[in-house]
Amino acid sequence: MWNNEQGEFVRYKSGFRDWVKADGSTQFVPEANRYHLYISLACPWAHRTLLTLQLRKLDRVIGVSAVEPVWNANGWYFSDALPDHENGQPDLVSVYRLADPKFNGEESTPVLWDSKHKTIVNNESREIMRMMNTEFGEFVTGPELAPKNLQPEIDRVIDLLYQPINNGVYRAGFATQQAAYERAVREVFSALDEWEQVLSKQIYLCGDQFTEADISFFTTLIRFDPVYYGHFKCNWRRIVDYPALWRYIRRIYHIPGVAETCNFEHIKKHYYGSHSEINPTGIVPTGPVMDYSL
Ligand SMILES: N[C@@H](CCC(=O)N[C@@H](CS)C(=O)NCC(=O)O)C(=O)O
Repeated sequence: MWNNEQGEFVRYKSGFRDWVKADGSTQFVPEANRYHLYISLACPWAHRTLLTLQLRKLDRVIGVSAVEPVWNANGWYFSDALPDHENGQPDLVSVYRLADPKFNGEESTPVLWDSKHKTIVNNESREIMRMMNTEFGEFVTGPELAPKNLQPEIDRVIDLLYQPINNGVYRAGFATQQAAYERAVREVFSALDEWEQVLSKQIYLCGDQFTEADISFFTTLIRFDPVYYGHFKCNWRRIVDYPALWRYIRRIYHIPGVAETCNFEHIKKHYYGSHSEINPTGIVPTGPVMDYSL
């Protein structure tokens, strides 16, 4: 990531964009115990893929390794407590270099690794989430999260959420000039206001069915009050102040399998502890006190 001349945060494009395909049209066919998912429990993008894996019950066939929450000099790293179960590497950049020895981009999470070709299939959360939903059919016992008839609507909603909300909080938090911050934060809240209206009339973003679009919204919303409100200065309102959005995240939090994927210790430690340009002391706030009960 970097900032342009206007002080706006610019996100790197993910570099590995292959697909696991059930129809055999790529070299990556779905197989049990062949693929491995690298995540950070702190990261909203990785959280999308972990949540999908969990809800689709793919954890029986796709292994997972989670990094330590706070970056060291090499970025995301593993430890004795949180090891790389697949490749035994010390850090995530080393995994990227197994796939591409000349790799010098940004080693982001999530990463879908193929143990057969010893390479990274894909490191773009939205695409990994879609693959898990559409290409692993023979191994899946969980509910459909991207049914074919809803895919255009799911894609439209994910597109709408991305710039103002999912990436908007980062654009506010990492802005290095006042005007860039103000533009971003205004977009965050005008989009939240609109989705509040939508969710006061329907249960989920695409109607009554819980889909990938909800996963994409949820992983940002669940981090909002604990981190984005303070650390990223998105402090016009909290999510608890929006009746429909607050009901919505609590309802999702109570879907079996979801709460186990929400690790607030990793979330808070990561943001407050890794972005020393925003929080030089690295002190992690003890609050807010949150109550997700229904
Ligand atoms: N477009 C990517 C974005 C992933 C991303 O930015 N992940 C962050 C963590 S929240 C990361 O790993 N950043 C590494 C860094 O900034 O060095 C996706 O959706 O998968």
